[in-house]
Amino acid sequence: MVTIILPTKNEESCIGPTIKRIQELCGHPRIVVVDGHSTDHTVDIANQHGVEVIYDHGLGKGEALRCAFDHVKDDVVFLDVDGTYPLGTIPKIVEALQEYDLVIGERMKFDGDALPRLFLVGDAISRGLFQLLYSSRLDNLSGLRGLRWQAIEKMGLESDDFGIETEITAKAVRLGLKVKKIPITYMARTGSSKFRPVQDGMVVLRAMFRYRFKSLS
Ligand SMILES: Nc1nc2c(ncn2[C@@H]2O[C@H](COP(=O)(O)OP(=O)(O)O)[C@@H](O)[C@H]2O)c(=O)[nH]1
Ligand SMILES: [Mg+2]
Repeated sequence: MVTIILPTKNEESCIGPTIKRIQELCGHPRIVVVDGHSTDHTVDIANQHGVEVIYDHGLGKGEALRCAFDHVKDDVVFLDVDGTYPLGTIPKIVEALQEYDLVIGERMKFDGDALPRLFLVGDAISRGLFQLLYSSRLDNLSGLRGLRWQAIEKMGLESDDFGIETEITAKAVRLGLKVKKIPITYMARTGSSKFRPVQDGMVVLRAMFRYRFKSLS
């Protein structure tokens, strides 16, 4: 079985359609919304759709995902609830998890104004640096992924913040896990981003170096 994890912080415009579409595409899988104490109607809408809702402890997306992983103790697919990722890719990720430890929705194309120029430059720098440090061409920032429970256990994840995707990608490479990339197109966001370019850019940079040199036991 694979559980779908949806991290949310004020995503009331996307949560309903996202759940509905995943239910149609995947035949009503277990869906867990991990919410960061949204102040809008995100949680009400999730409840109306009959999915599980749990809460993080207010430390960030990384901590939210780690809470959810620990709660479900299952193979997972997780994604941003902001309309940026093609939901039709989820069944392909679920299938690939039968063979691979980590499946990354690799952002190959960016729709029109999906990302402002500054973010596109930051993204390219991030991928280039990841390749330089880890000798692997992987989208370390993609927020659409599949991850096996066995791999989660091996990784001992610790990021609370937006470093979590980089930590997962880095540890998959360092631990020699089986990684598959599925090409996707990244679309424009609905609602507002919680990623602060400078502050969270530094978080990603720190994670990139930290997990390159940290000893993994
Ligand atoms: N539970 C929880 N979810 C969060 C938190 N911060 C961001 N998210 C969610 O994580 C996903 C990624 O955040 P987003 O703002 O899209 O970041 P971006 O894709 O880098 O712009 C979205 O679905 C957010 O609602 C948080 O602190 N807690
Ligand atoms: Mg996003």
